Amino acid sequence: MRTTAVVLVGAATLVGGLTACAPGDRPSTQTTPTTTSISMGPAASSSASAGSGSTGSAETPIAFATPAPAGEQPEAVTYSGDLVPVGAEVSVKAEPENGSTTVTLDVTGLLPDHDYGAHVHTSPCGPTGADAGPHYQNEADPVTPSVDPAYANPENEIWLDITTDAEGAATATATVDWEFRDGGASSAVIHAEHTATEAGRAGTAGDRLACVTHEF
Ligand SMILES: [Cu+2]
Repeated sequence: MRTTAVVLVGAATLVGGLTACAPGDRPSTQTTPTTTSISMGPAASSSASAGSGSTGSAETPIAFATPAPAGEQPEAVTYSGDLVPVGAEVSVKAEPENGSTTVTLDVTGLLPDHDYGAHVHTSPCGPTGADAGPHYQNEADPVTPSVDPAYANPENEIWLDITTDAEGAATATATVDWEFRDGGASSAVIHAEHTATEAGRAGTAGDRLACVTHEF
């Protein structure tokens, strides 16, 4: 969009005319083409490099820190420095497309060759692991806690279990055929074990080791 606008402004400048342009969606750019194109240049290039069209993404790795005792929290917090060391990094990305959503979790600096569970949870990270609330579910289980495989499953929730490589890095991707409700999902939590699937334990994955706040 911005790129297009810059091209239009450029064309208008070349023609030197006021009336030549205007087939497009930004007729107001006619007034002061030079100023407009200068001011739009950096914006356009920064949006292009941030870009590739994904919404709600935060691909820059975030280092885990210890949680604050209360109030405002670091974006990524670890509750278990042995298993998710301070300074290990995480990034989370959600890409909605045509009614489905792909979520990617990247971690580095965790224990090597180690199993962790991970899911998208409803609430932002807080001073304790419990603050992230339950798993986000597309179709909410009327029973809480939700341990019924009819609801606690990787089609109705976002499961991002990982096994790290020899360097402690891992990537998990989950694709579901729905999109998040606005404001309904606000974190990803890393757990101590891979996620259970059997009735009565479905969706559980042991202790909450770490959390990254992300508005999906
Ligand atoms: Cu979880």
